[in-house]
Amino acid sequence: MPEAFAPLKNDLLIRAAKGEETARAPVWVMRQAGRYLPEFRAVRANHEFFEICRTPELASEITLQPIRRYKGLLDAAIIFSDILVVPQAMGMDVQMTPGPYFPEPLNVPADVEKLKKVVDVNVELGYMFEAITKVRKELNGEVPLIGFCGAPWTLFSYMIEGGGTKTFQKCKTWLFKYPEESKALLTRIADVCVDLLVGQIKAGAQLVQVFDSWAGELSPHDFAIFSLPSLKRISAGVRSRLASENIPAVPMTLFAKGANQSLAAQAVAGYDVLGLDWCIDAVEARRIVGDKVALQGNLDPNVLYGGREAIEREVKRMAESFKMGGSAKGWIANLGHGITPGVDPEDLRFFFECVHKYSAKAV
Ligand code: 1CP
Repeated sequence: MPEAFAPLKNDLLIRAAKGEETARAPVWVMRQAGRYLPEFRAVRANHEFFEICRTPELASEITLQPIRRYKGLLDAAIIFSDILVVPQAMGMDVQMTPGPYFPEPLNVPADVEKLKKVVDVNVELGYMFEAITKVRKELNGEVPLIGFCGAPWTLFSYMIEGGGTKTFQKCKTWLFKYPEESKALLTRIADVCVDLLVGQIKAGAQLVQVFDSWAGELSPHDFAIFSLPSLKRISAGVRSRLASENIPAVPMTLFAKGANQSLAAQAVAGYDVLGLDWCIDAVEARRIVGDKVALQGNLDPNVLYGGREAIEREVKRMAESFKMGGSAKGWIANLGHGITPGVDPEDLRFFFECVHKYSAKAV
């Protein structure tokens, strides 16, 4: 059973994720503990990226930085870590130089043999569970804590490309040349993701999000064949494992960036919340998904570079769209992708203030 923690004082995120009406939209931003914060850069100056992930004191300190800075404005914490801890747990070497770099990517299906046959997440990723429990204690119920993992397709792309890519040539070669081997690897990654998310929830995560950052690189057909089955395997696997161990369910969010053509399919993939990027209007998204799921998003992160007038105008527009789309099923305000390093932290504060103002039911 998960440890007993302080009761949640601000449950806006959890209620909105369950599709309940809230007096205003809860708000958090992807990558909120990151390089735009001087206090993050100060810690980072003395520690390697994965060293921070593996040290619960440091991961917990960084997770809490935005919560302290934006006290009363921010409605969730997200554990500081990275999606690439899964390939590491599967036996791959991953470095941050400064982007992700795999010295020995998977070149051909035979390379899959090099991966660990059995992955024990408690051994490989126990540090993340420890960090989550530590953050839950320190939050003392102030706001909920989000756990996360990468989606199998997105992780598969890094494992084969050996890092970030603009063309996705190597990983798509796999999909089209070795479809069965690709599916088998995607399934294998999904099973580690299930173990990881269940471990996070046991350690204290109160909502979990699956990041399919590169979903939009696939045609709707290929998304349905290569990404969706592993996303469903994760939602179903987490839910059944929790039920069999008598652990209360937590809401699950799917953020399949760029896959707006597949929203209808995402809405029945076993998630409570769908994350939206900024390339679809909330009215249209709500029309497609009906009342099946809550929605999260979706301001273009670059609006934060446009100055206060633009931030206010665009948040107002976003809020009107989400309300017009129907507020009966919840809305979690967020950016349409992660916050970028050059943003002025005070502009982000203003973004939070605008969300509080314009998402309020009375406005
Ligand atoms: O040197 C540094 O400090 C590196 C910057 C950085 C940070 C702050 C990286 C490297 N990862 C992170 C943290 C991180 N990554 C979080 C922390 C929690 C939060 O505040 O949100 C999360 C949720 C992630 C998830 C992540 N990592 C994703 C999915 C979300 C997304 O942005 O699409 C992806 C694709 C990664 C890979 C990754 N890790 C780091 C970078 C720079 C990248 C992307 C590289 C690329 O473009 O391919």
